[in-house]
Amino acid sequence: MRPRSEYAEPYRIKVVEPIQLTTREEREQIIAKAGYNVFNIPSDKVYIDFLTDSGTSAMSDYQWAGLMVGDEAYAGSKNFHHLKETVEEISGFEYVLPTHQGRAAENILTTILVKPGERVLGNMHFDTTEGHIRLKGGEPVNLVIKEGLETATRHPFKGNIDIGRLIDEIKTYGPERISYIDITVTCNSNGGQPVSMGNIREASRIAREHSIPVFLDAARFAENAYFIREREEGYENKSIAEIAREMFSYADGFTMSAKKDGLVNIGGIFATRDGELYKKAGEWGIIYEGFLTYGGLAGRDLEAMARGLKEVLDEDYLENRIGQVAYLGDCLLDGDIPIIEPTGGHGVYLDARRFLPLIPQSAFPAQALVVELYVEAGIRAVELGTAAFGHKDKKTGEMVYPALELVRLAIPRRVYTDRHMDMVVRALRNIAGRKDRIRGLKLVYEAPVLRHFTAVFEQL
Ligand code: P71
Repeated sequence: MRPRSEYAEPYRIKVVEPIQLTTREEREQIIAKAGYNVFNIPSDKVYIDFLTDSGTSAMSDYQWAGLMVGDEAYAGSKNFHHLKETVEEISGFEYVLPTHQGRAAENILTTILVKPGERVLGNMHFDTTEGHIRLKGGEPVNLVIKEGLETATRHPFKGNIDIGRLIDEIKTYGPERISYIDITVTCNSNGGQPVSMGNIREASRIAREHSIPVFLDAARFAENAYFIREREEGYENKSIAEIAREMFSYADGFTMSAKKDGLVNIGGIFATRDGELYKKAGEWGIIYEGFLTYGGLAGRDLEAMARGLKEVLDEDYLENRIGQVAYLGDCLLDGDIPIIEPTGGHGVYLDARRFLPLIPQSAFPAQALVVELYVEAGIRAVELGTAAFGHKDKKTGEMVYPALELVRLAIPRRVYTDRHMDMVVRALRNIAGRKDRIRGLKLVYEAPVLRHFTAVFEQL
């Protein structure tokens, strides 16, 4: 990475959206009223919103201009053709089906490929993919390398599939019981960690030997390509576009939430090189999403997506984007704030167990830190710990706690400046200074599934 001193945003700001910092007293009332759950806070009461990097990007002037040339024809919109040509140029896949967002593309893919009792192998399936695989009676299997699950181990490609375990799975269950292999780039579930080209190539070679299809979950494909250029031998002088094209060359198709590296606020894609598969996908797409050339989106959305997919390959943009994430991570490390290392592509993950060692897991340390961040400076982060993943054992009724208590600071693309990052660092340093006085939480309401979205807490 270039030294920090040479680095500034490769854009200037033409339109601004005012945000307002509330007072600490107001925030204390707001968070109490929200049941200590930041999903219940109105977004205009949030100063810096790190809930997700999904659908929260700032579009460029060129994308906004594209909205005005939206062709809203039900069939054959010119914007669809622009999107199709763009996807083909970037990925090499000829058959393109727009969808309203990423999970819709996953729904179509799993509907056509997964039969009850089959397994879908991957590095780490994202939650929505896992949900769709299970809904079709399949079993999602995560085969990420062991370093990928260790918070303090530095490894350049913590999103890699463990090739030995991949081979074992195929041997144990037989290729006919494996629906497909899904490689998530970057790997969201362990911190936006990249997958190396060598790993994608090898997984694909093994899959092809056994006639198992390979798909990429390409939500953050450009960020993954950037890491390959920075970290993998032989790629230092290749363009991001060339690297992306090679990544896709090892797959039969991809699903994508364009709300990330598509730089749009809504949209998704299913694409493949297989005409037969596309035909089947289209049949389901029409029922679930809409006609083949709009897939649940307006023509203008398709145009913004086509333009965003090209912009995201810009090297200066990516350097700035990944550089900003790394900057936040480095500043936090300087202040002895424990985070997952190295930082990934789309955010920084705080290790709440190391940050708040006095709060036991039964008192939700990561959620307590989320609450403190909001009260301290109006920053909204998301809990990935006991609230999200803790559950009662079905037989014994005992609580089963997750291995990690994380707080994700997901950074929207092209939205916040480094001064916002500095403020986040100051807030976390202030919290660290009074961490012995931070209270844990007690759960007073939980839904039977995905409880963290609607949970209600009280402070202990
Ligand atoms: C993120 C999201 C958005 C999200 C989704 C569900 C619950 C909470 C937050 C979405 C992804 C993703 C990957 C790798 C597919 C989807 C679904 N991520 N694959 O990280 O990261 O895409 O939201 O467009 O349906 O906050 P979709």
